[in-house]
Amino acid sequence: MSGKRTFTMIKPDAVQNGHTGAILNDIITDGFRVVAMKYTRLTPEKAGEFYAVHRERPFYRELVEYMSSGPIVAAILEKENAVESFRKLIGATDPQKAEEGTIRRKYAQSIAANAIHGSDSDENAAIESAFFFSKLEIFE
Ligand code: IDP
Ligand code: MG
Repeated sequence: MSGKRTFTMIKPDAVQNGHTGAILNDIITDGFRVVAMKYTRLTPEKAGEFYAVHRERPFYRELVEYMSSGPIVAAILEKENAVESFRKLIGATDPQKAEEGTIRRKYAQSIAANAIHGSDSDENAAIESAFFFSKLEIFE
């Protein structure tokens, strides 16, 4: 059975460009409920840890530098079939390939600075949520 929760970050480019409010509105309008939220910034060390699965990829250094370049909004979201539903809402990794109306199509700059993160599995949603939030910071 698929889970009810996913994890997201509004990435530095989208925060910097003033899209935080519009993106949160898109998320909530699509039926997600925010159960945890934090305005924060990743150190390069923390960004490297978060994206450790990509450490062999050619873009890893660029990704870590970019993700620690400014504030982000981290959140845990709740909806039926949350992971898959949210990946659909954000669109493809490359905003030029993302469908019309998706968050990345509307707000992303490039394949690296692509506005938003969404967990790719229930397992990773749980791991990524715990990376940012303690149990006391997650509400029902
Ligand atoms: P996803 O965020 O759609 O799941 P992943 O393949 O998991 O995409 O990549 C993680 C993040 O790494 C992307 O969201 C993007 O910020 C960055 N990234 C992915 N592919 C490239 C690339 O080819 N060049 C630069 N950055 C990339
Ligand atoms: Mg991914």
